[in-house]
Amino acid sequence: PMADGSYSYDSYHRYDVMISHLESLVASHSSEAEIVDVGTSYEGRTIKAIRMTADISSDESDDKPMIWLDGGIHAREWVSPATMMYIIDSILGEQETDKSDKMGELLAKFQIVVAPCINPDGYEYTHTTDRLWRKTRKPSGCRWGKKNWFGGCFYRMCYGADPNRNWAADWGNSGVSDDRCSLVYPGKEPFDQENTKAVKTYLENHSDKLKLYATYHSYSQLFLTPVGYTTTKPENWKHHKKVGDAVVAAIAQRNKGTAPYIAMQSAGLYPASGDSADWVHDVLGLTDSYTFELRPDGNSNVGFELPADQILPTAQENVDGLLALIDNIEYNNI
Ligand code: PAY
Ligand code: ZN
Repeated sequence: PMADGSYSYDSYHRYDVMISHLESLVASHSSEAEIVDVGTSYEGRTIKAIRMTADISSDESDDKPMIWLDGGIHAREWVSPATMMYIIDSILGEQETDKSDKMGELLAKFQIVVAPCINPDGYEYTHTTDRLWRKTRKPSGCRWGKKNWFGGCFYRMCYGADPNRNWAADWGNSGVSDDRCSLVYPGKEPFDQENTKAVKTYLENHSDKLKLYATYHSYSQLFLTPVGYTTTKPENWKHHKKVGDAVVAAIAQRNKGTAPYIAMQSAGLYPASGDSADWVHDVLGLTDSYTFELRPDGNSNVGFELPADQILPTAQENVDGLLALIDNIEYNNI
């Protein structure tokens, strides 16, 4: 059976609407999908993921090799959660019917966990208050730590940390600021943000099965390989380069005539410490750990505010990109 057809890709949706769609997918695909509660955000939202695999209630299903995808770690990068939702729909056969055989094979072989929006507090804030908010929403203290005589802030209160600077991989060194109001404030210490801590804990608890980690951002149309904190090449760089070339070629094949995605080592964009893909690579020791930067391309003046009519082409090219990625991970080639 198909899920209810009310979910659409011609506009961006609020967090609750996306989660309701996941729930309706689970209701209509109960033998191959379930909701995972990954944790709770600072403002109390449940960070939900969908876990998909053939025969999900069987004992063996828990032991299958795992693929983890997340979106929306940065609040304003709206095309990321939208693309995650489309990837979920495609895996469950609600979209992209031409790829359904391939999706069946994937579900037989892997358990695929997709968390479409892992910074829901920030995401909702971009809908209600500030479209270009990037961080979480947890108060981080007074600017420069300075209070006034009355116990309030001398300057102002700062909110949020950059959740893609908050992971314990070279934490706090490059591409960060100790100004608590900065866009790239990494937090007081690694994992002091509820949402990064929750995702980290889930990944740690499943690290023996994890074969692929991919996190989706916008914008710039890039496929970023580890590591992001130094331009020194990691030992598995040759593999990363091969994977990257395959992914960007598959994406380019889909929407010919549009600007291509480019594969490069993450630090080539700008050095940044404490990102999620580097933590998975360095600390969990997973070779296949990557960051996507979705549309638009780096020269665009729409930036994070990608028009909704570009959701579908972005999402479709990234179904192809993901399939190429999975074909090329170490696990599928040894
Ligand atoms: O090296 O891992 C890295 C950087 C990844 C992203 C980051 O966290 O800064 C890159 C930026 C992002 O998606 O947040 C790129 C965008 C355009 C930005 O905000 O600079
Ligand atoms: Zn981002």
